[in-house]
Amino acid sequence: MLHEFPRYPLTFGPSPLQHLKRLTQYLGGAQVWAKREDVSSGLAFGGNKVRKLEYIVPDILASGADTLVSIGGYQSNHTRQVAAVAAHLGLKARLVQEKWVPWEDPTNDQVGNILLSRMMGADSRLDAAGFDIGIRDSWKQALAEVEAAGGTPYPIPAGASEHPLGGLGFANWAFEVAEQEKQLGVFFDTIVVCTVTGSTHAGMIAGFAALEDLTGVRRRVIGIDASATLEQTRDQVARIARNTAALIELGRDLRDDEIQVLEGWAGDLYGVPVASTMDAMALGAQLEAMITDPVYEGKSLAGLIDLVKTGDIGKDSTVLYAHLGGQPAINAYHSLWDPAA
Ligand code: 5PA
Repeated sequence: MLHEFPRYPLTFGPSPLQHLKRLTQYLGGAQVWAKREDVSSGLAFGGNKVRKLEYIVPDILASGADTLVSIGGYQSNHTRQVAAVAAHLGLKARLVQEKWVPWEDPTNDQVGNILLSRMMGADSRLDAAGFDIGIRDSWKQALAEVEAAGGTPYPIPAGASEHPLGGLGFANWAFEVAEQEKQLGVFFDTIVVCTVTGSTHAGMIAGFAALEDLTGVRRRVIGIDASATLEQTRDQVARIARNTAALIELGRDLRDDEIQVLEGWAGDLYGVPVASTMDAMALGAQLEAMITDPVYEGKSLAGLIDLVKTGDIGKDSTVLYAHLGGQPAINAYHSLWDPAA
């Protein structure tokens, strides 16, 4: 059961819920709320990986490792959060930063997330390889290099998703939502979440399935693909959701309708915003001062807005947007709002 897994606190507590009243008014219903992972930790701006890592840190500490080894793109939020947790624990971080995004801004490998990781003392090294959410040779090589230099590495795959405990943080998120619903007297029939490496969405699927079995109440958990490699992300979400469900002893298989990854807002390339991303980012910022990034959250917000506008999410619905962080990357995307461009 979920509560039997040790959790090392890296957050301030439950992430805050916020009713997005002006966005709701603009859309004319559904009622839109956000759960803000972006403001729920003091570790280098936080985000969804901090919550995943809360369930991985006990294993890190038990392993006796001295160096966390992880991987992501140049502007990876995940590697920044690994660097933050390493600093917090007094460990080292070795980060492989691949060129996941063909975004040719000269600041892309200098500002935002990568700047923060360097500031926190991580050994962050660039690699020319392109986007892939799978297990990479460059990461295995980094692990071997740490070992060869006499260190004890602890492997954390991309987004902590392929880690056996990677889904637990967001399985628990479901129970946290249920608790907050009781306090606030609301019920979220629909959850919208950005998905790329999969364990955020997959954890939620497992957690909400367990909650459904306890309460008999069904809700929709909608993953919005931001990977633009849909099949790989869909497979990874399904696999991690099933593994996490087994881990928390759900005691049944997941139904297909519980695993929904929708396409339509990623554009052609991971990390490159399209018109709907820009519109959603502008709406979030101008109606709510809620800042989203062009890689992840802008795309899932675009999905939410379209699903409400088209009636797929009904006007009488109360929908919860999982805000998973990611704002530091906007620095590398400054040209999107450059008045001279
Ligand atoms: C990320 C991931 P998952 O990878 O768990 O599906 O989460 C998607 C996601 N929102 C959503 C934000 C702000 C994210 O950072 N980021 C990755 C990274 O390297 O930063 C793992 C890809």
